[in-house]
Amino acid sequence: MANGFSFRRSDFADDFLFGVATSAYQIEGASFGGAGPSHWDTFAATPGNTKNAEDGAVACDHYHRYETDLDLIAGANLDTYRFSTSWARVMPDGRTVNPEGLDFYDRLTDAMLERGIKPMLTLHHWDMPAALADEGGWRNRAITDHFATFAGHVIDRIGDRMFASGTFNEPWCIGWLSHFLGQHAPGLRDIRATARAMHHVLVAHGKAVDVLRAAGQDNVGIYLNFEPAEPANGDDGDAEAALTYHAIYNEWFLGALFKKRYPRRALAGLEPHLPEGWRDDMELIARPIDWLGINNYTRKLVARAADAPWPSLEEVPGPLPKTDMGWEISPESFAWLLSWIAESHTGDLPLIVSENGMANPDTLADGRVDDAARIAYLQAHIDAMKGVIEEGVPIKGYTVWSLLDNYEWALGYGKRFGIVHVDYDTLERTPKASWHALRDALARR
Ligand code: PNW
Repeated sequence: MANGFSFRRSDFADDFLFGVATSAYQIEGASFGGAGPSHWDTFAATPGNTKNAEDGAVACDHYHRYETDLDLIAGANLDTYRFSTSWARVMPDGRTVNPEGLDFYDRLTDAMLERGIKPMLTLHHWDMPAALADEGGWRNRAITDHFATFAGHVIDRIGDRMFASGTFNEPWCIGWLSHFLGQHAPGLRDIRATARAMHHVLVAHGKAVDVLRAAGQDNVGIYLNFEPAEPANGDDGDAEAALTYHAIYNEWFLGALFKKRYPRRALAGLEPHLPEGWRDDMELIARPIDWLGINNYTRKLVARAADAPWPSLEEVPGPLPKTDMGWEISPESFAWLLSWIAESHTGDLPLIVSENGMANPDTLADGRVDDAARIAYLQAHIDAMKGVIEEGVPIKGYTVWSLLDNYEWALGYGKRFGIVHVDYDTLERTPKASWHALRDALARR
C-alpha cells in the first residue's frame, strides 16, 4: 500500500479548498471553560450507552491545546478548518451566555486567521445543553427558538471572520440515529419522537438561516450525511427496502431543503407522527442557502425485514473491504452520490465534501504511525471526487474527518479517525503518515 498520495494540489482548481474537520464535544474537553452539561454528558453517564461509559469531559484537551492543533493544520498545507461551536459551552443552562465560552471561539478564530486558515463553522454538532434536552430537546418545538438565539450569539461574536457558516451537522443522526435507532443521545427508540426531531431540526435550521442573514452572513449552508443504499439481493422486497432506506436517509432533508417536500416513501411511516401544520414550515425550511456540505463514509446493503415494524428493513453486511467501523469502502458509491445530489436536488449550488475518512486501529511505534490504509482510502475517494468534478459537478472543497483521533461518540476513544495520533494518557499529538503525505501532496503543483 502507498505511503504517499498520487494527487497533487494542481489537479484541482486554484480556489479548491482542502481541509480537516472536527467537532467541539469530540475534541475540546467539555469540563473546561465554564461549559454546562450537554445531553452527551448525561447520556454517557448512563452505563451501557457509550463504550466503557467514556465521555468528552477531557477528550483531546483541545480547549487548552488549540494553538498546537492549528499549527498542525497549517503545517499540513491545509486551507480550511471545519470546527464546531458547543451550544453547552456558549449557553451552559440553555438560556444564559457564558462569556468564557464565546471568548474561546473568538481566540480560536483569530488563531486560525493568524495562520492563514479559513474558518468553516458548524454551529451545532450534537452537544445540546442538558437543560434543554430535559425540556424535550428536539421533540419540543420550543427548541427551534432556543437554537436561533444560540446561533445569534455565536454569529454576533465570530461571524465577521467566518469563511463559511453552517447550521447543523448531520440532521439524520440528530433525528433517526438518536431517536429511532437509539444509538446517540438521547437514546430513544420512538417513531413519534423521531418524526418530530427530523422536522424540528429543519425548522431550527430555517430560523437560524434567517438570523444569519439578518447578521449579514453571505456564505451560509448545512452539512448533511448520506449513505447510498443498495438492495442486498435481487428480489423486489429488498429493492423496495433499499428505496425506503434511501428516502429516509438521503432524501428527507434534501427534499425539504431544496424541493419543499418530504419524500413519499418516508412520509408513509412518518407523516402520522409529524407535528400538526408541518407543511406550513416548508417555506422557512427551504430558505435559500449558498452551499451544501456532504458527509459520506460508506454505502449500505439493505434487505426487507418482513416482521419488523415500519420501515421493515435491515442493514446486512456487504462483501467489500471494511474500515475499523465495519463500514464498507466504496469510492464508487461516493462518486454516484455526488452526481446524484447535484442532478436530483442542488443543480449549480456549490458543494463541499465536508466529511470523508476512515477509522483504522493505528498504533504508534518508534514515534511513527504508518496509516497506509488511510492514505489509500483518501486517495481513492479524492480520485472519485475528481472524476465527478470533471463531469461538471460544482464541488469546491474537501475536508477530511478528522484532524485528530477523538471521541467517537458511543464508541468512545476506541476508533481512530485522525491524520494525527493522540495518546490519551499524555495527550501528545503525533502526525501520522497520512498527515505527512497530505502535506506533500498539497505542496505539489
Ligand atoms: C459522523 N451512522 O457521524 C459525524 O459527523 C462525526 O462526528 C463522526 O465522528 C464521524 O461521522 C465518524 O463516525 C456519524 O451510524 C456517526 O450512520 C454514525 C453514523 C453516521 C455518521
